[in-house]
Amino acid sequence: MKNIFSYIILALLIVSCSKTNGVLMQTSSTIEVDSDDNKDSILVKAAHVVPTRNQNEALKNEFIAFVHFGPNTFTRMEWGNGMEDPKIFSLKNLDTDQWCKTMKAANMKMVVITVKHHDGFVLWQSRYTKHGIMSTGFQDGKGDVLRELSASCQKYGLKLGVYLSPADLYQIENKEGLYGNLSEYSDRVIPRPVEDKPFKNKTTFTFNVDDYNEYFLNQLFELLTEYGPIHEVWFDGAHPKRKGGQQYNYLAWKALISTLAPEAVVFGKQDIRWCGNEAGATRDTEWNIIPYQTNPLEMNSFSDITEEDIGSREKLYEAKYLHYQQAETNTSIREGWFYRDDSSQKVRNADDVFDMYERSVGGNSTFLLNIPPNREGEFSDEDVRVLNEVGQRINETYNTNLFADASGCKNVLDNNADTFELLDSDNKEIIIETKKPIAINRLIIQEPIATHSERVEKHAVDAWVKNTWQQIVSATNIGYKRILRFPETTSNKFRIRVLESRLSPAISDITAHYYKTRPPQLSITRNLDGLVSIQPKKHEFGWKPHGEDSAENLNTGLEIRYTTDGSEPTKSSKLFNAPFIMQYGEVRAKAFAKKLEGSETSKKLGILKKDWKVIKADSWSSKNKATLAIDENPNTYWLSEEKGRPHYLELDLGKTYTLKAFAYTPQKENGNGMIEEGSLFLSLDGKKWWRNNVFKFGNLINDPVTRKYYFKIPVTARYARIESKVIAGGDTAAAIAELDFFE
Ligand code: FUL
Repeated sequence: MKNIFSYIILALLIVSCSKTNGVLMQTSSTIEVDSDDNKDSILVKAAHVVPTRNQNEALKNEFIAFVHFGPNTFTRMEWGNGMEDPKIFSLKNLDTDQWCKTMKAANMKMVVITVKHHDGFVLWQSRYTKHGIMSTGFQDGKGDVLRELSASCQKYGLKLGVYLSPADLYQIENKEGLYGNLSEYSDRVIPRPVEDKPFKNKTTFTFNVDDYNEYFLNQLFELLTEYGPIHEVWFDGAHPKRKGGQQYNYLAWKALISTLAPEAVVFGKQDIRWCGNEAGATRDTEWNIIPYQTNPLEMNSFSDITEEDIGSREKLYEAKYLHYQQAETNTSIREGWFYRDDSSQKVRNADDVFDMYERSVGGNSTFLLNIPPNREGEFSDEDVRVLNEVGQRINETYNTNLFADASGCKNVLDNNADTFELLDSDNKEIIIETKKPIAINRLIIQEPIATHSERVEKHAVDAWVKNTWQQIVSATNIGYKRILRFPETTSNKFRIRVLESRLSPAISDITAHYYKTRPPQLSITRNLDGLVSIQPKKHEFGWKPHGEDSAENLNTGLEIRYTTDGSEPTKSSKLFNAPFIMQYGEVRAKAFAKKLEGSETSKKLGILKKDWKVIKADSWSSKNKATLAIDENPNTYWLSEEKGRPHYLELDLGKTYTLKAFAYTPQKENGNGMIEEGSLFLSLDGKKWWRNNVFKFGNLINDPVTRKYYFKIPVTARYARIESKVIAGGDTAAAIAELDFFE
């Protein structure tokens, strides 16, 4: 777009766009913005940024699995330290068929496994380290988790991806470690030959790199040539520790990946970005055309994109490059990425997972759900039950298209992503009529992103009810897929209106569905006086509720039943009709309606805090008083001042208890003050203290959920003092949203 003539040609093309197929210039996954581009021409360019073939295929996977497995599975830690004895990984059995069968039933299309997490332990038979499965007793040191998973993937028709952590604590901590060892950069041949262990694949590369990058490239070579086709390489950005100014030569890694795994997308780099949280939260508007200041195809490192507005027009106007980069919405089915136990580690229920599925897949992203195998090498029963239920709901809801016999616009009703309806200024709507009235509460709309990018910025849907159009739902962008959720509506005529767009938008598919509303998910709360309430859960996530009140939709007959003796709630358990007093123990509850039952919610109650007192705290900031750490409200928190160390809080629990564990809930307002490491002191009289335990909670900033610490043996005490040692992210003030103790 270098001169005035280009603008004139562009203007003519826009005017005649409806006569063309809406494509005005060469499409590409990255388009440079020129210095003489203006707002209009930038939008034209944005409307021609399309996914690469691999990105498009990755979007079509929609729902994929994550597997976190390694020494942490056995130590119950979220982050290891790299100094673990490999024998700690004392795996006896492994059933990757069971993993894949479960994933398949859930409708997942790929699995990404942590072949190396931050601790540096490898799950495959690498030639380049002994810190891994080869030094464990698993199959006499001959076992290979990746090999077994790859075979199961073939058997069940799943794609395979590998998570290879750039952070490597083993290579940092051990004497001969390569990470940050200040080695010289020189030309290295990849793979480095190893005696008696030749590679079948004879490709070689020469890269100018240091020791750690060579190690990393050698391992990538093994992973990408010896385990069948790899469809995703996942590079995590987290670093529990760094050393020696170690840099990563990503451009060399990329050259190797694109040669050896031509079908793979790379996470954390140019192809796929992190969604910005680990809780499964989604943006209302998830743009995949992302503005960059330098060419993403030449970048060595990528920053996290965490803000809410990532690709509005205003953002694009500031860009030097417009780049297609989709997000993976990631979270774990359990509290934490690694398996800890089946008794205290909560598992998300099917409502929660199905809700995330609809928001993420139906919000222009891919849903990446982690299921951590247990120490028996299999997925625990509860996780399997939830995934089966989710798969069943997906099939039941989305395998039936209620527009199957509808008429109106052939190109959007033919279920073919290659055909589309081009909308322009004379035609901004699509009307669909069904033979008979249908009841629906979900609509799927898709744009032909591979040829026309994502162009819709705002749209709405109406239904013809009582002889007039009534708007039933509206939303912003569409992109790969938008799932619209709205209260049940019955009609035989629906209208889709595009309200704002970049250039002439195209729609490739519209389908209609009915989700059979289940009794609602519940939430259990207790106030300071010990009164327990059970109510339909308000979604914690930052998504816009879709106007559906599932409790109300079910009208009459909704009952909440609960137990306090540890047994599973059934239709004949106690009916919840008013708050009840409970000192401690476990409440398990379920909602029942007509023939349907909701998913179970349970809560282990800590010691009642009614008689607790704060004795002292080293400091607090004006609105964040110390008492807020024990007010049973996780949304308020104690925040110390920045100066002075250690920060501490001293409590009187009111009487002597035999304590088994404590729980720390970090504040979620911002990433500040999260206590990553600290000590817990206990006392019988508030004078003589003994240090009960030193605790360490990894990954708090990205995953700020309640962390529980179990004491090695139960301890009798009345006074407790929690002291901070390390605050996550190098912060200086400490914060506590809630502290709990368990008998
Ligand atoms: C994070 C890591 O630190 C976690 O342990 C986990 O692997 C998650 C997916 O990414 O950054």
